[in-house]
Amino acid sequence: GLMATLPEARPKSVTLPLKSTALVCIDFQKDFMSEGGFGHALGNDVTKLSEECLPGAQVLLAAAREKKLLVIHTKEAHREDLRDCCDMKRIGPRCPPEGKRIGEVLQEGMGRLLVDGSPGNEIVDVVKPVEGEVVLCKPGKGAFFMTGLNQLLRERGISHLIFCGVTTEVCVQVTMREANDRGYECVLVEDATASYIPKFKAAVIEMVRSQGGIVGYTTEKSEDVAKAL
Ligand code: TIU
Repeated sequence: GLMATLPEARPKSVTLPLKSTALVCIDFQKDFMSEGGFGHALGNDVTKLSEECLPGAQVLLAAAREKKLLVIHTKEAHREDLRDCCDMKRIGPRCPPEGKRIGEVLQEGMGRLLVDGSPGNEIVDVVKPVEGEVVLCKPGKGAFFMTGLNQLLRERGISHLIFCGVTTEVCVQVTMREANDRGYECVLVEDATASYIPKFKAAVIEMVRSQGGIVGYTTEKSEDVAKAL
């Protein structure tokens, strides 16, 4: 059909117009999901993210591809010369110690942390982009900061965004908030997003759907979204 209704969404049911809906996959990169990446360098246990969100994300991607939705993959990725990485983010007082910083090599085979073109900066295989999908490098947490995302969505007539990705409370949440401010209706799919810190994922879900849906909708299961599309 032309519309997909998600009766299970919270705080209420939502209807997505398929022609103007895009799937946004946030930062499913080895830098966040694999040992030796940036998430690991920050001191996180990265081993649990994949099983929590990748099966759901695969279901969403398959459905979006079948229904020919616009699919956007973001990557937190800096230029090789790090011109787009401010000192605060790279060497500031809250940054990891030397050897674990952006642009440095933590583990052989992963390349430079959070640098575009490094093996560790690539999207994990099971949700990797295919021909025709948009891959958007971003220097910040939010996908609208210093990117052409808003213009791209406007040119393609997109009004509704389905979100999945990592991590829920950092890049996913800020991007949803940025999108909400720009007038896009947003739906966060709970089983296709994950955090290193489970209570933060739970808190984001609660925050999004509180106050009547202050920054959008949440829906629990990727399978429900796939069936509705
Ligand atoms: N640290 C953390 O949870 N996340 C990030 O640094 N980036 C993203 O969420 N992609």
